[in-house]
Amino acid sequence: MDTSDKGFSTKLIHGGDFQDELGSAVTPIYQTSTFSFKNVEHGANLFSGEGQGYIYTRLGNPTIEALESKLAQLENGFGGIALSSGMAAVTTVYSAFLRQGDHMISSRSVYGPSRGVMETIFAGFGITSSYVDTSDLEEIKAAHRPNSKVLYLESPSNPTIELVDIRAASEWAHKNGMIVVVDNTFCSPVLQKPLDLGADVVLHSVTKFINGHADIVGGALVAKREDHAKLLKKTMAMMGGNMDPHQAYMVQRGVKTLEIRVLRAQKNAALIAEYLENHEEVDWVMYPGLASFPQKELVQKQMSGPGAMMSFGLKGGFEAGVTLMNHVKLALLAVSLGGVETLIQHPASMTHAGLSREARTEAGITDNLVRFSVGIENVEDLIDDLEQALEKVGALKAV
Ligand code: LCS
Repeated sequence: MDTSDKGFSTKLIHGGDFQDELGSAVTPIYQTSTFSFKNVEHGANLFSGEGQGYIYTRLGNPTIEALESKLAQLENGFGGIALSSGMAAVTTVYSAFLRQGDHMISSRSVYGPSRGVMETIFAGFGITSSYVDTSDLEEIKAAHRPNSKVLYLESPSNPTIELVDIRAASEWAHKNGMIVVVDNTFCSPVLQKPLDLGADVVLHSVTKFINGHADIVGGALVAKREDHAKLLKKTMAMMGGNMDPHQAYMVQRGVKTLEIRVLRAQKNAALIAEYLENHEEVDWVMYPGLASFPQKELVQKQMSGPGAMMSFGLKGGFEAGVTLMNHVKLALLAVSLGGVETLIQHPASMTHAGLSREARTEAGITDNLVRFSVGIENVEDLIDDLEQALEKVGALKAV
């Protein structure tokens, strides 16, 4: 259904639904790899692009297209593309917009593998990249070279919760002939719409808030312009990063509750951030909803709420982080984020343990940083869990 003139909640429920002859209330799973043609002429017509229909699931499938259409409507974009993972979305964007000799500007605190794949695989194809503090437009400008083609942003960033002024950065980038891509995973379209702020392409790890139930891995791209949407779709189809029909069905089911999940998790997060900020074992809390948040004017300008992701620093440093991880009982000690269940992780001892301290510091990851993805449990239970684990952290000093 086309819900472009409807409200966001209506788009979530009905946007893009595939209407079949049986009147199914939910888009069915077309779990098929291929579609038969009525005759040779029909096949030729579809292959030429003149006829409407399906050929092969990597190129298009009704279940996947229903999700793609919904995501495009949610992000106010022209075309949506569903992919097998967030990283498939990242590599599809890089492959579509960058060629040998081109340069990309990105954030020093971008999701690690988004930088890693560029600096290994794409660097091998002759593409260069710079990683700067994108919260400062002057740093972005200073990184510009005559061959800069893509500005790749993440706001808020993972896990440092740094924001980029998407409108200002997009205006500058467009004047310099660059394409602007924004990874909107941390906000979801409930809280931020990068295309409305001037970006060209929005990217999601659908694994996170959009699906929201920690049961699939997926990615998505939404382009504002028709030519970009076509180029991205063609690149995805050639490279083979398509989503699977069953995966698309799961996301369709999960995304319907996106708004109520995000708003509820955000409510919990605001209370937890305040609790942490007042805790004697906690040195600092980085949460866009706090009065102490350094970029709070930007939150007001481009986000409709502070979200459910935060990071905080423990006064006791690395050891305190390890102790907290080993004593939480309700929060799951796990990577990923944006699910209904609360997840906690300590990058210095877990995900980033393999990096040198210098490399971690460059990415803004201090030894005491804890990342917290707040879920939709009862907030009192989450605070009780943190309280008992932080008591163990406090006991370290007595030893
Ligand atoms: N972009 C962001 C901001 C992410 O956080 C992730 C994954 C990706 C892209 C890649 O998406 P994927 O291929 O995993 O669907 N973030 C993860 C994290 O913080 N912990 O585990 C994965």
